[in-house]
Amino acid sequence: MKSEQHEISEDRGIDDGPRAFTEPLHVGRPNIGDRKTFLRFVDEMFERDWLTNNGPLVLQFEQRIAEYVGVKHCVAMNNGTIALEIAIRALGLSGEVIVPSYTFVATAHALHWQGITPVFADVDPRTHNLDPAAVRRMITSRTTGIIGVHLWGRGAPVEELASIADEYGLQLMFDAAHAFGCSLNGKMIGGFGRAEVFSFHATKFFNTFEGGAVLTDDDNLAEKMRLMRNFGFAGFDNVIHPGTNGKMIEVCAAMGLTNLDSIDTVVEVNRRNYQAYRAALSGLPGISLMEYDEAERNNFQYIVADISEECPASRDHIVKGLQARKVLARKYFWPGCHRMQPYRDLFPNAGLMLPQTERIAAQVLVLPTGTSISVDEVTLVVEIIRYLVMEGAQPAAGGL
Ligand code: T4K
Repeated sequence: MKSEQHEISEDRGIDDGPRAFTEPLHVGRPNIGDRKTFLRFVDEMFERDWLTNNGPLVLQFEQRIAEYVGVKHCVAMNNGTIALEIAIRALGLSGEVIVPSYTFVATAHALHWQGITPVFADVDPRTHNLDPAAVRRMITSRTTGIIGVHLWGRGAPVEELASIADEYGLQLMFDAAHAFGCSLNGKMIGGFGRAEVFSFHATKFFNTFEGGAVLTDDDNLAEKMRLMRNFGFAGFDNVIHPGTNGKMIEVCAAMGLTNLDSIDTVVEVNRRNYQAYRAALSGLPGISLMEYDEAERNNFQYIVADISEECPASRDHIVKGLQARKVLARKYFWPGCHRMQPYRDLFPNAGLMLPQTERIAAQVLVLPTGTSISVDEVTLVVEIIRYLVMEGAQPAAGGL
């Protein structure tokens, strides 16, 4: 596993503040396991001349993921978005489906793409996950399901959502794109609701280049999704179901099998960086770091800071100042799906029902972590933040 050490520029260049990094620090730099192991898998793949279509590496990958999560079926796909679309279709969702607006836009697009209306419910300001009371308010006669998102890898309120789903006869599934390797109440995420969807995109702490999977304990649902991801084929020339091409390819499974071996190391580095950020940011006015419940399993892949109104510098000022020094901090998931197209035009007043979403989207700052970031770099990133905040506290602050 590669660990980069970014250099700090000698040239301050921007103003009198801390120096800039010479190379960008990214949120979402890939964590890549042992290259020799990966190349061995790829060599074997070439020997077999079998590149895709349920190859042996994909089968092995599915088995290992299912075992890791403790769920009966893992149906591997080519990315998390297609996995969401297939799960949504396999569950027969239609009409309206309730989702958070405070999520990556793929959650909403996977519905809209299939002619289903995403109805945005507000989130709990403490957890950034769906607020069950807000979900209740959005139910209509057209509602067929709820998609909870375990944002930042922290479990959504699965019990409350399940009881709402039962009460109204709705399907419940989860977008678990952030939550591979995480638990809720001691149970691994991946096993809640009718189905859960993971993303293994390059920017996720565990990646297969591109990739995703649906996990479920339901035999029939798994069988249906296996057909759907392969054009509905049940053997040569025998199409028995509508379908698309959602197959994971062998080289992606090779990457997944390789990276599974180093997953604990990656989590350890993420945890170390999280604790370093925590210590360095403490005491800065109006800045709080989102907490992970130490009683649960966490992947610590997102460093999420809340820049409240008490902070002398605004979130956007801090992002600009960091980016000017090559720290490519992000405003995930600003401005909220309801303010992105096509939803902004379709539901121009959605924001009225989403006060927490709007506030959180305006305040969240996501900072770089992962195996390419060292503790010294965390310290310097926070030094820049401290400078920007304290500069904001001066009566005649100028520059970035
Ligand atoms: N549901 C949720 C809740 C999700 O968060 C996501 C994906 C999905 C569903 C859909 O799953 P997929 O269909 O993607 O499997 C990124 C990812 O593209 C996206 O996968 C992810 N969520 C989302 C949270 O983040 P961006 O727009 O931030 O990506 P981008 O291209 O700006 O990359 C981030 C940084 O990483 C950049 O500074 C560059 C760096 N990077 C990126 C890649 C791809 C690298 O250094 N190397 C790389 O190979 O969306």
